[in-house]
Amino acid sequence: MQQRDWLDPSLDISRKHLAIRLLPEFISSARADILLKHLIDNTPWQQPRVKVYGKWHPTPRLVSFYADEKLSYGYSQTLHGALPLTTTLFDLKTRISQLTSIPFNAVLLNYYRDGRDTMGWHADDEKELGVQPTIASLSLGAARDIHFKSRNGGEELVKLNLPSGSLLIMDGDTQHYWLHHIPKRAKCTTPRVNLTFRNIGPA
Ligand SMILES: O=C(O)CCC(=O)C(=O)O
Ligand SMILES: [Mn+2]
Repeated sequence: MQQRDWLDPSLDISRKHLAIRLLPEFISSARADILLKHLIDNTPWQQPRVKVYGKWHPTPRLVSFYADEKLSYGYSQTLHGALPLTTTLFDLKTRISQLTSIPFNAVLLNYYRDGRDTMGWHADDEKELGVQPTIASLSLGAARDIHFKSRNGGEELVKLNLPSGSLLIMDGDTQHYWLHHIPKRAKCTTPRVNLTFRNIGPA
């Protein structure tokens, strides 16, 4: 039977224009541990450089990007560097697509080696993700926090902890009105891998 419990209103922690739901145990912690190790050991991790205030820095985490082969052929300009989905990623994508009814066709992997690795404030608002993109974000390993802040400069900071095996679903106007980031955690000494499933259309 199709799992639909993400529609359970108790999982809905939304605010104005912030449409988010957290499924704390989307996969069991035992399975999450196995997946974490498998992905750390078998992913061709990259550390691209990013320009911040005119200076180039290595991205403060490792990344890898996979997409359906059809998509890579069709939109190779957008998906420069996308790898074909592995069986493991394809199976996860299929399960998460069934749950959300979103035909995800790409997944970005982020590898936070320890609490010094981080992701800065941003929104997943690239044109090719569409106007109200649904992003499904699976967390494995060390539980890290995600913070949301309104783009309109409101005071409110929404803070969530993302345990291993949890699935965070962001949709609606979230990317349009809010930014999110993964802050540093000096005390965290263990790794985390996060997978964000996306549906990429033409730019
Ligand atoms: O690591 C996370 O939980 C967030 C990842 C993220 O925001 C992204 O890949 O765009
Ligand atoms: Mn993001």
